Amino acid sequence: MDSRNGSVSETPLDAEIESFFDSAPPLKDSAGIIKKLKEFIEYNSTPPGKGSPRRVVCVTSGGTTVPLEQRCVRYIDNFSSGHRGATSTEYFIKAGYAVIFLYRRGTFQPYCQSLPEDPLLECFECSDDSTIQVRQPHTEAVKRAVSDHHAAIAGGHLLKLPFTTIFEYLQILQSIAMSMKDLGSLAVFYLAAAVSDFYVPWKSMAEHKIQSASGPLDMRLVQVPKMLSALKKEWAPMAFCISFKLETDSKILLEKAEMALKKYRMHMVVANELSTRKEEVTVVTGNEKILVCRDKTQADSDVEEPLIELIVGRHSAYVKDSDL
Ligand code: PAZ
Repeated sequence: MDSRNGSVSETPLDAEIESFFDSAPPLKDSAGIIKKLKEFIEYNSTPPGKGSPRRVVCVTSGGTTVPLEQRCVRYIDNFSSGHRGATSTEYFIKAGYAVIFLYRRGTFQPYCQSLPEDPLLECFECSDDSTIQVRQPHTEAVKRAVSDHHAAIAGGHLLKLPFTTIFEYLQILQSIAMSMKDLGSLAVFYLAAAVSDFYVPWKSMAEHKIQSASGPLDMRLVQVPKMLSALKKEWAPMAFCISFKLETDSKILLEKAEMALKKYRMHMVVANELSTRKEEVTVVTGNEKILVCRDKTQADSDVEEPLIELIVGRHSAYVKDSDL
């Protein structure tokens, strides 16, 4: 019996996964998150009027942290900016998908790419009568960002859920996947987040700030259980699943991507190398390796546009096959 969702599972979560969730600190507002998910999925499954159910994609974005203390002062982090996830979200919505955007707090957000990053306040000025105005040359970019973002939220096509730690990320991902289970083949997972491979189990973590007076720090990190197996086998077995593989050594990249494809039974693995990730990726499937590149003749092009186009095509074929 899987007590978290109250259902009997045929293949019980393996012991490592179970122990990860059992020992994780409780997720804040778990009931609120599950309620938001339920409403979002229900709304997109039976859209107003006679519209057909929307496809729903969970886009994960940004990196997870690994806290070193329960009352966390220090943590291990990684480089991910969330650019891939935020940009892909915009293209999925444009293609007619509803997006659950599971993102690291403080990373890139959909529709904000043309805004100055640092500082955002550069965009605004206060006039004499205390109204806030957008400064030139940012007027058009702010107008477009605000209207596209608000339209996606108001139209019920974008649900944003933030995480910081590896614990929050995996707990929310599990809730999302279980909520999407009944969507069958209409569900997609696009797992672009950079997820920590190692963590300090909550129970063996120091409660208070680690003191330097005790000398060199000797700390044991254990492997984060591979949740992709549980996602594919139990949480949402009919979903179309795309995972990402990042390496800095291009010699091992494709081999590692192929291994992940087979081991976790993904439909696609997007392989990218750190230094060229914004220029090109290779999509690995059961029998192909497809190089997807940014259109270098266009200054503002990105690799996500052709990538999402390819994924939408493959997902459509998958939905059609599943209907037969
Ligand atoms: O977030 P970002 O745009 O800076 O980078 C995207 C990415 C490299 C994190 C993503 O494409 C990716 O490969 N994610 C999985 C990383 C991994 O192998 O854990």
